[in-house]
Amino acid sequence: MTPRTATATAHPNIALAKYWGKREDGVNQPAVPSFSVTLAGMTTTTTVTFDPALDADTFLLGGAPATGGPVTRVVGLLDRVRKAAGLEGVRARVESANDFPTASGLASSASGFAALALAATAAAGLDPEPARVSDLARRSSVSAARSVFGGFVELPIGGVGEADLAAVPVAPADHLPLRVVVAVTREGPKAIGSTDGMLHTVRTSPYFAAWVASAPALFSRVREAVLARDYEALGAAVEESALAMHASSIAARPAIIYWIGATVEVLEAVRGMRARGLLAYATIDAGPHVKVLTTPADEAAVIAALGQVPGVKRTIVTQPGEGARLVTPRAEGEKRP
Ligand code: 2P0
Repeated sequence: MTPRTATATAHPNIALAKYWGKREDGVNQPAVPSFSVTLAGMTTTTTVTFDPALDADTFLLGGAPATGGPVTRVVGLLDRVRKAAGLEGVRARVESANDFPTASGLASSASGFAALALAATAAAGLDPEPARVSDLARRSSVSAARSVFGGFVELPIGGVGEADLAAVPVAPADHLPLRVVVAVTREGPKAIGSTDGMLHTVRTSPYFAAWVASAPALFSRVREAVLARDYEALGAAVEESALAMHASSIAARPAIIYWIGATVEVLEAVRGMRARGLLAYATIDAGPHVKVLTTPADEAAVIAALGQVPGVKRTIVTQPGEGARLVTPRAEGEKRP
């Protein structure tokens, strides 16, 4: 065979109703349903080439060869694709780049595995049907299942004993003109990654069971509020979901505390913004940054207020965006613009 190649792009997403914790009985199956919005602007672009001339899989991230855990996860996805396509024994070259800093607090694993799943599926000659790509991405990183789709997306929990699970698009990006302002509170990588942090929470937190019991109702409230375009109901449920998730990891033994002082300062400032009549609600992922949900009308006031909060290094504004897509290859001999 001649080398087969495909390139895909994907964006990060932010969970409005959080996923935290895997099921013990599943293949990377979430313990709770989650609901997200895929973001515009920041993009991961990934090219996969299956090439019989290669001796080993190679993975270039931002132009530099990756090693260790990230490579193992990438090879795991490639192996699943090779098995489905009958390409066992054919090695691949993977080149991936993010146009946003990994320390931005926006998950690069979600956009990374969504783009990789789509590019690998297409390069292998399999049907890049979104549910199949989402299931494939989920097996590598749960939140990546959601970045396959644009706009507002849900990831239910799978049935007992079922291996397959894909995210489902709920509403397009223009359904709700949301703004998400990221308050970056620290530069540099986080101390404990999500995969390890949630595993430790599952194993040691006496509050994990309470989180699993309460998450489905929070998910439903988020989902209904998005469909009803009810900003206040949405914001209240979003904040509750994030704080309940963090309560479960803070109660782990030893505690996992992703927050720093500036995180709490922003939470307090967001409460102050609401008291002044602004639409502003906070959510926090597995790191110290705070993402503030607001409307286009209140965006400027929220950015200005966050700029006054001690410890906020900078802000990044983002809004709902599109799902993963294949980049059409330039035809042979086609002139560059
Ligand atoms: C989420 N997070 O729903 C939650 C909220 C972080 C906090 O999904 O182990 O990278 O690869 O499935 O998806 C980040 O965890 O973890 C995440 P794995 P993932 O967005």
